[in-house]
Amino acid sequence: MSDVDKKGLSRRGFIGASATGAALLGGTSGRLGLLAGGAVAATAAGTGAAMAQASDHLSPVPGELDDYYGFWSSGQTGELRILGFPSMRELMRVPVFNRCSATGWGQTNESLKILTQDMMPQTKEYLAAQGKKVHDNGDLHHPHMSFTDGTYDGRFIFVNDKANTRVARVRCDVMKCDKIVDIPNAKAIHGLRPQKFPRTGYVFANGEDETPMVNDGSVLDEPEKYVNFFTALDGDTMEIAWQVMVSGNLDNTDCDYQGKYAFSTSYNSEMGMTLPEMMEAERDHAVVFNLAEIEAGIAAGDYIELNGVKVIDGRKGQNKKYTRYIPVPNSPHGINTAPDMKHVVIAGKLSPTCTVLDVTKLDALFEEDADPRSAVVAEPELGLGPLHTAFDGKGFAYTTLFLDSQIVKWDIAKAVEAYAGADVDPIVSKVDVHYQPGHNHTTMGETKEADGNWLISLNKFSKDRFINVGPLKPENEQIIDISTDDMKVVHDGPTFAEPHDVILVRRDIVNPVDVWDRHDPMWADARAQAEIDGIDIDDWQDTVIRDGNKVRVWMSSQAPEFSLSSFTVKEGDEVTVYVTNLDDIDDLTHGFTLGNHGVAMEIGPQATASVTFIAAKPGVYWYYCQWFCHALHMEMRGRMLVEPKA
Ligand code: RUQ
Ligand code: CUA
Repeated sequence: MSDVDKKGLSRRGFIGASATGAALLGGTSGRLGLLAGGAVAATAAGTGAAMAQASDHLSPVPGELDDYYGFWSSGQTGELRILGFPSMRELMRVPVFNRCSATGWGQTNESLKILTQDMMPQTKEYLAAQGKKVHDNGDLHHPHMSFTDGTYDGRFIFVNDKANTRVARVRCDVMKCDKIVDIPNAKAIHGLRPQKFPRTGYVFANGEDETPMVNDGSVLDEPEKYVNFFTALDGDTMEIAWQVMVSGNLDNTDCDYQGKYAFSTSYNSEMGMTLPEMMEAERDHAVVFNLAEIEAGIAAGDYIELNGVKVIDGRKGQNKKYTRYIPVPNSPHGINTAPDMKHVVIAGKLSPTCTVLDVTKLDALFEEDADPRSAVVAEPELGLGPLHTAFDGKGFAYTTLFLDSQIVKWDIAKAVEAYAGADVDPIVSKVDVHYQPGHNHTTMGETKEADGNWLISLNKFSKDRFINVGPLKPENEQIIDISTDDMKVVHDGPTFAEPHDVILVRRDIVNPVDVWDRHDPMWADARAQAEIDGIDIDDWQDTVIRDGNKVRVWMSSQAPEFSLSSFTVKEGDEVTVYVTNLDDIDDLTHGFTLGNHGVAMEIGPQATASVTFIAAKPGVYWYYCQWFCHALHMEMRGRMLVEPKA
């Protein structure tokens, strides 16, 4: 199975670290942790001995690899981050909804194509009205890997954008985004999950904010006419498969391990517009989506077409077989399916409880006159502000308590027994986290291969945990050792806005390449243009082609030189520079930055990248490579000569 040999690695790590760190074993926990490889360890009352034991589980010694890939969201920063886990070393940032100065994401022709090709015409129009081609921001909450047969398969990471209602995909072979899709009809895509079985398959995406069904200004302040949409995309094509119109604001979503149902938490069943209105009802819902019935409904033509999407009506009270609304306490938030492939935990947020569903009872829920709560098998009281739940694969659940600033470990089976009347307490233990945890996650915890090694808590506030950096503070992420019965916080780490969520994936599952394939679809347009221009893009020839006032400059890079040390264009020309990186060595990335033109791009080994700009003013402009590639990296430069208009 895995190449994760936790004890073996950590033992080696500990011995390695202790060679230099022996003198500090009795010292402060922070220093010991740092010597163990950059992880600043801290427990509430860490004696030297306790810390030595905790650090025993933390890698790494320098040069040693992590056991897990951590794929982190970045919230309103809009990118995906990759960290080595458990060392928490940040390895990579993958721009998705943000602009990136280092890679040229949002500026190169290749990235602009991805950012715009699945944009709705309406989006293009209102961006154009603001003189823009693309959105500059995004709000990426939920990264999830594609599944095959109930566990991660290493193909893709799917992510949401709450700010601009989009879903995107990152290819795990090259760790670059290859699809960004506008979701029609829905507003504010929040919860997102890939189908677990038989494979992904569908990517489920929740629309959080309700708007008029046809949102063209003909209906405005008439909230009773507002609706919400649940969207299923096809994870292979990233086309929208169907939508379901629902009542209430969809928050988080997950699905079963059987491939039959998806479910979403839904707050504001009142469809209120103000805070008091939204809080009025004592109960909100978990909405259950019956995938086979929805597919049958689409096939039978029981849909309306809205903005090119087939939309099924699954609103409450329709009583069709597409959806069921399970009453749960007010304003539920997280919804997480346990690796036992049976239980689903819904966090109460405003209620101190979690509601547990049994997926084997969902078929019966869809029978006529079924009790809408018939699939509920437990509702343990856990503490204040439960938001999200993680699992260890051993029957325990770990729920974040936002208001209590704690994580509670509880026994799912005992919670079920207690609900049935037994006198048992499902709570095993609680641990303080600092402070106000939102998401948490366990290693492989959202798959059937949950291994119970580690838990991470993503805390919204750091307050006094770090030296002060001004009014805007970092957040704080804490690693908790759950390999024994009690929970021990073994690492504190600050982080910038705002990693909502993370997944921790065993490293043998993720296998990116070192060097691009020359035939990668990423630069298919450049390849097509090369053909038109009569250039063999693989057997490099430098060429400058003039086509009216459009100029195409073709060149290559090989450390430490661009093949063209200068090229000449005319004032007002629209210039496209294509660079192919002929280096095929691991880690030999070049760049192309054109001075005073706001132009920069990354060109990975064997990649082609291109950028288009207007040569607006006559003069001499230097371009240079901005990725340190060689001892003569500073010398890797050339000139663009812009002649005045005749
Ligand atoms: S949500 S803090 Cu955007 Cu994942 Cu719960
Ligand atoms: Cu090429 Cu720096």
